[in-house]
Amino acid sequence: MTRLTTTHPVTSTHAGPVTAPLTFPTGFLWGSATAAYQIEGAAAEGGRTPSIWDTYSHTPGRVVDGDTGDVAVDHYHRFRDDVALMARLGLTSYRFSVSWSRITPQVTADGLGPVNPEGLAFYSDLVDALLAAGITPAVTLYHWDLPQALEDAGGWTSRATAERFAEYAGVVAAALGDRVRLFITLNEPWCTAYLGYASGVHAPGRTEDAAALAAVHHLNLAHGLGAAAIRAAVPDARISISLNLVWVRPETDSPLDADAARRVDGLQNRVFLDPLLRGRYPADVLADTAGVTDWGFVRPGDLQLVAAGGVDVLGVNYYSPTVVRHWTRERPKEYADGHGDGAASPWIACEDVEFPFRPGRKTDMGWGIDPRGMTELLVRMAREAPGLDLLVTENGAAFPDVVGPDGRVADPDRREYLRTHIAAVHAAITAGAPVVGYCVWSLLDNFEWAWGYGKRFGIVHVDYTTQERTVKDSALFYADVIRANAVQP
Ligand code: NCW
Repeated sequence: MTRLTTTHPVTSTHAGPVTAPLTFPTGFLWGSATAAYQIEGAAAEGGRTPSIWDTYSHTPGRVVDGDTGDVAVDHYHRFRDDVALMARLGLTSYRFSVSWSRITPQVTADGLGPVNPEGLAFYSDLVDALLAAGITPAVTLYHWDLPQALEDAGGWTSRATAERFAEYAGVVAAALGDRVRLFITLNEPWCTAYLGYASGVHAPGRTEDAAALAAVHHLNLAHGLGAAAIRAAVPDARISISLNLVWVRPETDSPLDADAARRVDGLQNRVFLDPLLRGRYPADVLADTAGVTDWGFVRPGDLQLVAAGGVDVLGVNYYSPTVVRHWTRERPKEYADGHGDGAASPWIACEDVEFPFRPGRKTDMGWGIDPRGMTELLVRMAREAPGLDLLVTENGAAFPDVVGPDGRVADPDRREYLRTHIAAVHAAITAGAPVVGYCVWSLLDNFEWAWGYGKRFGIVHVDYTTQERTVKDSALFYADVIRANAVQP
């Protein structure tokens, strides 16, 4: 089975102490991740109808510089070249998402409508190209691009959306399940619920706390119903969900700061984990949010169904740590998470919680850098969900990269970010966490949601005028890691 090399100094006769590489288990998956709306473009081709992100990005003032995903990085037309690029880098896995609006363009709250063969064919061809290149596909069914017709009928505040999602998941699984083993139901439901319905900085742009909590529940329900539909279509499928779990730390050990951390942990982590792993909502979250909603949208049996749908591989998306502090009203609130400035907050029932500005290096998103959070989260999940495989479905960093005069993209900050975070994954494995793989976010620079094309997460640079791809230094570094199945500590 798995053999790990842990860090130990090796003495060289020439160059002083050398540190042994951190070797990963045999068969560890090395991937990259993308999402349909962020890369595909071809928004009106192949029978696709609008999603909430088409509507949102075309609404003036919503996205920086009025950017949209209409063309994005044209992956829809260039997917074969992009797969060749992945093969060149030696990726062994690729996580992509399916655009629901391509699969059932006429979906309404009442029914899926006809399945669009052209939509399915695109993803089927992509899967074939990946397999021919020796790359294992992992399919995300929902990465934030809800068909607009479903939003018009209430979106994730409505139970019908969860029911239609399950039917759609079953259709995709039936079409791809002969070649795809791993299906990820939802990406970061925290973002869908709170950024979409509470703070409104993501589509559909609503700012109603009660709606956001209804969305939380219907997303959890969608996972449970979707898992059952996928298992019915593909009995040996492995089911996953990607959660943007947060390593939340109180600024001090005061009881008030500890309580702030408990609240944030509840709404960010446990409100998704507990239904999945324990078939219930955390009592403290229900109590904290009692002034917002009575959770009457939870029907008898829902939570048992979510837990029974289950999860075989927990997807962990980790980017940055979160430090919280009790807010005393003696000073303006600090929002180091970037959700301040008088805008609606995604943090429901957290009026007395603030996110203090922290010293230290940050990515271009303003997100702090601390790989310890990766280790802490993976070890916590191994403890709380024994026996469950863990997969890092996203990790990466945005930096303002440029192609230099020599044609190279030197991105030492991203390279160092990846090195330290991959080493942090190794530390978690050494501590006993069953991590089966790691996906860099992202393969290509792309449409970074409300930030438009201004934030570059790719390990491959994209010139948005010519669509030319240039492998960044970090990608070459990642290719070395994959080849060695090891990283330097
Ligand atoms: S915005 C976001 N991302 C980025 C996005 O490109 C990708 O589609 C997502 O899966 C990169 O990875 C995810 N996540 C939202 C994080 C919320 C940040 C809130 C800060 C709170 C401390």
